Amino acid sequence: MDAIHTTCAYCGVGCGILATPTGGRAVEIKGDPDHPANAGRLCSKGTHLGETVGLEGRLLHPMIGNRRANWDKALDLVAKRFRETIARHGPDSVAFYVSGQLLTEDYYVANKLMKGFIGSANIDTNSRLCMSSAVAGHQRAFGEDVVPASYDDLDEADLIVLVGSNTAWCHPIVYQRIMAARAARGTKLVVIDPRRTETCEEADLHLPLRPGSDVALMNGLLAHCRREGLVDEAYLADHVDVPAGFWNALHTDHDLWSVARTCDVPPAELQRFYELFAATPRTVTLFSQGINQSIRGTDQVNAIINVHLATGRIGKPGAAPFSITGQPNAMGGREVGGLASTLAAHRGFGEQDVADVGRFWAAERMATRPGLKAVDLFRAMGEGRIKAVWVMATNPAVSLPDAGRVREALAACPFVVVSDVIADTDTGRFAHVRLPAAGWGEKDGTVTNSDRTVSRQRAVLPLPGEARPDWWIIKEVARRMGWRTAFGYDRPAEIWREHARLTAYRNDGARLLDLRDRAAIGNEAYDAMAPFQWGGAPFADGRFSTPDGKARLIDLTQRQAEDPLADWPMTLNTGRYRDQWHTMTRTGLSPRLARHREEPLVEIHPDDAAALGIADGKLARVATPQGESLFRVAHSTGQRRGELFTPIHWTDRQSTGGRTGLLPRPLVDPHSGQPGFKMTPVRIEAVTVDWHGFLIVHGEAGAPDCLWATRVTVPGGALFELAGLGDAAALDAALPRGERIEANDPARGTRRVAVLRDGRLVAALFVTRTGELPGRDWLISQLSQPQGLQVLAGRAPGAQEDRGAIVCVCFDVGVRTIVAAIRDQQLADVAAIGAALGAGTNCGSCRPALARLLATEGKEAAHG
Ligand SMILES: Nc1nc2c(c(=O)[nH]1)N[C@H]1C(S)=C(S)[C@@H](COP(=O)(O)OP(=O)(O)OC[C@H]3O[C@@H](n4cnc5c(=O)[nH]c(N)nc54)[C@H](O)[C@@H]3O)O[C@H]1N2
Ligand SMILES: Nc1nc2c(c(=O)[nH]1)N[C@H]1C(S)=C(S)[C@@H](COP(=O)(O)OP(=O)(O)OC[C@H]3O[C@@H](n4cnc5c(=O)[nH]c(N)nc54)[C@H](O)[C@@H]3O)O[C@H]1N2
Ligand code: SF4
Ligand SMILES: [Mo]
Repeated sequence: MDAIHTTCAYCGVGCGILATPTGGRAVEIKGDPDHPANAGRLCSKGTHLGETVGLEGRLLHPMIGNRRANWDKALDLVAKRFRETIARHGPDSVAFYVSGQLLTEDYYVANKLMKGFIGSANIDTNSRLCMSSAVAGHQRAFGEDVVPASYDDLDEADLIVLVGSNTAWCHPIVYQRIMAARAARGTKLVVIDPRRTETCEEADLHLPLRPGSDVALMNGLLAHCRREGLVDEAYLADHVDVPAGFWNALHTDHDLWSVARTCDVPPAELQRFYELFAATPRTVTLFSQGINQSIRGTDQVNAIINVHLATGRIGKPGAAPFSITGQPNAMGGREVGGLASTLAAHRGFGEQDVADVGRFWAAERMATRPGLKAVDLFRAMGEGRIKAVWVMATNPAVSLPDAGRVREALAACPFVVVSDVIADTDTGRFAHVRLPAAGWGEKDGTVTNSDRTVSRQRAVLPLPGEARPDWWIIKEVARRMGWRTAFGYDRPAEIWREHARLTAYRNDGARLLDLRDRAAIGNEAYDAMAPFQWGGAPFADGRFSTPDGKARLIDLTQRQAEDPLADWPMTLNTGRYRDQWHTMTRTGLSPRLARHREEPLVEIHPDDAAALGIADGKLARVATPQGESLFRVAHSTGQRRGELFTPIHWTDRQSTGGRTGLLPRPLVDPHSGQPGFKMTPVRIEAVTVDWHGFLIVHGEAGAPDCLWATRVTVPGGALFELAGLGDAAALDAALPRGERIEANDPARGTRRVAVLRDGRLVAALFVTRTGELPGRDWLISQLSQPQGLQVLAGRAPGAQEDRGAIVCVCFDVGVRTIVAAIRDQQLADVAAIGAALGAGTNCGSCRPALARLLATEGKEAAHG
């Protein structure tokens, strides 16, 4: 069968994929060489997409409570409960909570139903948690939510500044593109991030600033540009509105020394950045969650845009502020108005916009004002004001701040509907009705990536079980609520055409988002639609989407009230791992992706750890006013003192600990409503356990009941890393049935159990009180293999190489193997490692890690 052109399921880079079904549920994945976003490259997550399209864990039938129901029953029930709730309590008593992982067509229908027919704007999206500060910043500065950059700008820039972005892990193909530009034309790279991430590995300069001090840093830069005469006065005069007193306010307190103190970076380093920026007109400043996810996120966005506007570095090749988006269709959602604070087609809630959209939709009941934003929406639910909610393609019981509170709200809500591809999610556990959605590889529609490129996602596999596309599910409910004509869609192409027409409707050039050229395409042309970018090169003519055509500088010099951190001596920063996606419902299915980071770690500076008696590799309790969770400790000199970092991925389904979602406080930015996920007052303390161990099980298995149990997907089954208090004997309850062979050594406090069925290994449990355990790899490879007593040795007869943590997941190369090769073969660069071991030569996601190993090994060689 021919390869199908489609788009990656994960990040906002929006890579093109060639997917070839090879029988059953198997799909061969390759990068699409013709796609403008990736030109054939894929990162580790994209490369291993094929491992996540199986049916394991899928929700395949509508469920009412824990009972399977047919579609008619489930849809009727959803329509009836929403209708009744609205009739009794009004339209604002119901809500949808949707996601940047819906396709544009799904999103359009959901938004139309809520805002045009139910008559409330209580539809918000997880994009609120993701880039709503960028949206608000764009609207304030440009008058429209337009990202004024393209990936091509990265090829043409002379300086790229990455602010609050771990690009090497979160947007790996953009990172590879930056590396290629660097190799080709010597592009300079600066990273501004409190942590030393792998993104910093290749940078010319890393500024590990104090969290939350980005406004000061950018204001200082702007003051520097002004002092050096680098402000583009002509550009400002023609194209930008500058508030009165702007420059005077800026010059107070923004000398180099004051800013260096505020940001806690060495003045000389700060000056290096300022001079480099000043000297380089072709600058792209790329930013993501370190900027957006702050209670000052919108100001932080505008601080960056201010600098670009004032120096005229916008609307020109290689010069732009670039908000890079997280989810595959974060941008599409913005285009159709998925946020409670926007309408559709980049419209707001002004009288004219409401009237236009209402007329276009022939709306029965138009929402006339913004709805509740995510955090407020769930707070309202907790207070009993939202009485029916429909959650689609997001997992708020994990991903919203203060997730414990969110769970209480969901538990108290009289009617909860969840559309998901996975049967058992932390949010799904609260649902009265669960609806099986089509997943990646089965869906059909469009997505828009970070640089406004719209691509088709195409179905590669048949719909499994009774799964249905999200747009179909939503329109079926809408029809059952009584709006049969307005929701008479039979295929995504019809929805696309309506959406495209709406962007053109009464748009006399006031809004850049205008898809009129695509509004009349036929079904076949839609099916064949090649990737295209809307908006071209925005603002190239210096005209912005404001009424007077001018952009706005925003005065950001107001002092912020201090954050009271009293009893909470440290701050918690949260974010992502390279090979996991959000709440792991899909990447968690891939054994290869599990290898990069098998457990949720809390990273802490060794000095802090020493002061608190917290040992590397042991467990610690991380506590905030909202909640607490256990993590395994990793000492890291890449952390600033006083700051902790934990990953967002682990949920109830994988782990008893590592529950980052419970920790952040629900404080939000006043303009955007985006939560400040990157800074939460926190405490950490060591946890002593009596024993630790691991359990390897063939097939599916529940987690053993103990203090620490983290599930890792392995080929053929699962590995649980374990730790606990008291007697470990209770673990036996987690062992499957079969013939048990055991070896106990009470003196050393070790216990080894193997369970065989028909002579083949189905489980192995190793527990120790003294700390020595064999490597897991060999035992995992023995699952379902014939075994004898020797399996209790935990390793193959003869010497067994311990490869250490896996760095390259494509070729399964461990850190020890790499370090040994660097030393023994005197490998000098990443290419040499690739030639020797293969590592880094496929998807390339591990190249920054290889560079780091080379750097540290080189240092050690120099010292030794
Ligand atoms: N592997 C992987 N990739 C992903 C995702 C995933 O789950 N896994 N998710 C996707 C999504 S939805 C998103 S939104 C993106 C997110 O992509 P990123 O924004 O790159 O990822 P994060 O790890 O959330 O945070 C980025 C960095 O912000 C830094 N930071 C924290 N506080 C501050 C601050 O005050 N100032 C500055 N300058 N920096 C700060 C953090 O230390 C962190 O390194 O990733 C996308 N790509
Ligand atoms: N502490 C902290 N919290 C954070 C962040 C942080 O940096 N720190 N980042 C925030 C950000 S930027 C984001 S984007 C969010 C992400 O948080 P979530 O959106 O909650 O995370 P996902 O795991 O991506 O959830 C997507 C869900 O949709 C399901 N799904 C996948 N495809 C489909 C589909 O086609 N249809 C349907 N109906 N369901 C589908 C998946 O199985 C999964 O359950 O987390 C936010 N939370
Ligand atoms: S960078 Fe990786 S995760 Fe993001 S779209 Fe491309 S292949 Fe997918
Ligand atoms: Mo995101």
